[in-house]
Amino acid sequence: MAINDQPLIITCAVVGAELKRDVFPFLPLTPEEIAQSSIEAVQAGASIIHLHVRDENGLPSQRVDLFEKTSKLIKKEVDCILQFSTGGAVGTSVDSRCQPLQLKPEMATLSMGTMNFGEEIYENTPSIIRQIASEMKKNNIHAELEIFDLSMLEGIEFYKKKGWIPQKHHIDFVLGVPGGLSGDVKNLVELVRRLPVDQKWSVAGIGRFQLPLTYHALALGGHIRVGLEDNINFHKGELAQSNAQFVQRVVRLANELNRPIANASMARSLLF
Ligand code: KMH
Ligand code: ZN
Repeated sequence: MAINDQPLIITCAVVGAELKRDVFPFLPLTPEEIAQSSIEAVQAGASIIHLHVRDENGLPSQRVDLFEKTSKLIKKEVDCILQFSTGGAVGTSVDSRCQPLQLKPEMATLSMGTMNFGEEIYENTPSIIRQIASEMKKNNIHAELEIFDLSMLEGIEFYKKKGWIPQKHHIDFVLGVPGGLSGDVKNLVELVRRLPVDQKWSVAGIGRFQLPLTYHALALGGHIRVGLEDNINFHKGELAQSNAQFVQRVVRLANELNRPIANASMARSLLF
């Protein structure tokens, strides 16, 4: 199979931690709303749901009960890989970030370095990375390494040599966060060029970078993350209607490029 015929794994990041209803009025916030939006995204073609949850006030939370309720509602309706966020929101303590891992989701994220995140600092010191990675190992959770900058990609070898992160992992390039590497397609090409052969990867383009990076990932044989966490505009100046709308667009583009869409079981056999 040529690399760019590989089944495409679509991840949908349905809510994130930063976005608020005053910016995006239809943002799903309750477990029921987040589950419904996730279910629609899976029905549209997503096989991984990147999950954050919100509390009763709509604020980002790492509470176990909220992750449990939302997960159950999703799993009752569709088969997908649930990927819990361990990033939480900027400033969340490492203990809170690890809390939902006790539910043993199939996947969880592991951000690979500290960075400016807009006006704030997203803290991922080596000790934070080690603690989250060790909780994931304890619970037998497949890691998706979140790479926001080239230095984070270079750091992977060091962490692997020390035995602090699993040898086998998925890589997600998150490009376009103010403070991280931009979503210029040349950056994606360089990041991919540096990967070991056979390393599976996806890209999440923030804001206006989402669509051009989608095109390039399709052509390069990578996988794609879309969703409201990363981008709220379907076109310039036009708010999206839903998470599913983003997934549907990726499916249409993939069809044009002869990339079949991976369902959850195909995604499991490609990744795990
Ligand atoms: N909310 C960001 C500060 C992740 O989910 O792993 C971190 C984030 C990464 O969203
Ligand atoms: Zn996230």
